[in-house]
Amino acid sequence: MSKRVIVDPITRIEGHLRAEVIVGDDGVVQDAFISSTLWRGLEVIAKGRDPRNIPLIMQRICGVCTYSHYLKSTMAIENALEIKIPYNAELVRTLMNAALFMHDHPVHFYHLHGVDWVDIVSALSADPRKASELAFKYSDNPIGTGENELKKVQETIAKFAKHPQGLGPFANAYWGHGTYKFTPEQNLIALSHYLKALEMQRMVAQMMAIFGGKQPHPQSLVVGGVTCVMDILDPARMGEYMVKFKKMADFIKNAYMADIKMAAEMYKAEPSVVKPVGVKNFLAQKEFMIGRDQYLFDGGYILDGDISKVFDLDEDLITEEATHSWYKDDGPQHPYDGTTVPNHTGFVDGESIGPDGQPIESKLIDPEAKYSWIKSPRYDGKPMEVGPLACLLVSYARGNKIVQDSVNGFLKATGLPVGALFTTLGRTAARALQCEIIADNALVAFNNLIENLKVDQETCATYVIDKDKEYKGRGMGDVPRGMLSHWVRIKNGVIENYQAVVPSTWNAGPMDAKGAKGPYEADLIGLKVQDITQPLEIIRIIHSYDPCIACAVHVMDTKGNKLSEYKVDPLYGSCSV
Ligand code: NFE
Ligand code: MG
Repeated sequence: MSKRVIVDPITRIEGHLRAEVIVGDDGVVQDAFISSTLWRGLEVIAKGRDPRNIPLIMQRICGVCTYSHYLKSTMAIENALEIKIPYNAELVRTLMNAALFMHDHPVHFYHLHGVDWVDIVSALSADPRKASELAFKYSDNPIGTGENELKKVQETIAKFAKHPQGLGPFANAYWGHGTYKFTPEQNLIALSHYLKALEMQRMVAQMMAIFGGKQPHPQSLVVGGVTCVMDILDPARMGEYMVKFKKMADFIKNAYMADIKMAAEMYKAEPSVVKPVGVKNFLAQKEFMIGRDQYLFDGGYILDGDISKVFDLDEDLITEEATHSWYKDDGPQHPYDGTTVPNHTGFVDGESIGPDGQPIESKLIDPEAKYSWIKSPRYDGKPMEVGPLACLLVSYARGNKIVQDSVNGFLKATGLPVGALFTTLGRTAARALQCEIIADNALVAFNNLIENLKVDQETCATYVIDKDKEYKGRGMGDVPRGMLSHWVRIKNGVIENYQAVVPSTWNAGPMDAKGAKGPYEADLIGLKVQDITQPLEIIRIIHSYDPCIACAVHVMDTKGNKLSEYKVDPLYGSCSV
């Protein structure tokens, strides 16, 4: 008899996400449902406000890709008002974007997704000397893998293990699970990089703050350009950016990429990560302007996994629908006319499998009803995967030389066939390759900025908002989790309508009216789970998308009740409930 298995909350993601699957006696997932259980409503907040303030509000959609929303919201207003921003501003925005990607992808791989690949407990039994030698197999200049460094890593984790609260950040995981494939030495190498990545992410956050003023939620973008004039004219600030960039680029190459190659070698026969993706349509938008009309990544889409054909995007064909989402107005809407009217109907009573494998009473998703705060975006009526894998596939299909060399080089080094790209392993590798391409090329924008400043110091365009005119515009691009678009209508000088169609919405959305599944749900179907009380395979697939549910749903309980009260001590800035 089939059983309902609920994974809720899925941790090591941003936001609130639930996976509910129906598993047969053979352990194979027969059906899958993804639900976001928290609504935010930022698009509603935008209405009636001054367009110049909107980007600062919209960046609060998320605390992870805060810059993504800030940038695309600013671009949407600029597009509506037909503002052409100065070249210097474009280039500074690219440098901030590089800081975002070089922060976001390594943090995802090590601190969110890494424990799906790396068995921390196994690392304790590794031989540090052997591990130190092994690191040279994956990089000529390995980082954090000297014998003594690795011994210290083991001591640190062993101390955690003796702590009364168990393994601290590594507690309550599925250590020893049969689908972990690294040897103890490989686990130790990756664990050392996990700890190192904590330091690196702090440094790369500072890199964003050089031009952004702070991170998260940088402050230096305005409609028309940027305000960080003093920073780009100060050689010391520019030099600081470059030094930090190069250190991070080194980590990306010699730790992150090295570990991805190690994962490709060890996991290439693990069925749960080389199972073909469920949605084979991929959508991306051009991104990363490094020089005049020069972008690192291309836009377009491919269908049915066929990279021999690539199509141009027609923005009119983007819709969002709410057949299974907790909103009114079920039918497909173009984002310029999209509505966001909450209509929460909750779950139904039923039975699922508890942590000990026994049935327990539960609230369950009704597949016939609404079951998520995430809408279902569609392109020409079709579900699409977005993200680094889509970005690389579209650029590859466009003949983008940089991307082709990167992908072909990876396939050659790992001995993987092209088909391996269309898997969980491929998705995780594509994120690292995208990050490496940025690390290899974004300083072109830096050099172009230095050159341009010699002849032009313009950083912001002027404009007027005519209260008697109506405007509409959009800001689009590829952010760390995929294609992001913000859509705005302005009337009487204020926001008339605002919609954000976000990467995690494309990937995590529920079924549409035709019953077509989005990428998360489709990927889970057919997955064999070794032990339904330890659903690591499910989590690994979901994590490979780098879910950001704050973004996808864009605070309150559903009855509007106060959840908690905070007192801030002005002397210490501390916070207590
Ligand atoms: Ni909140 Fe985001 C990115 C955006 S999300 S992380 O990248 O936009 O799906
Ligand atoms: Mg939205």
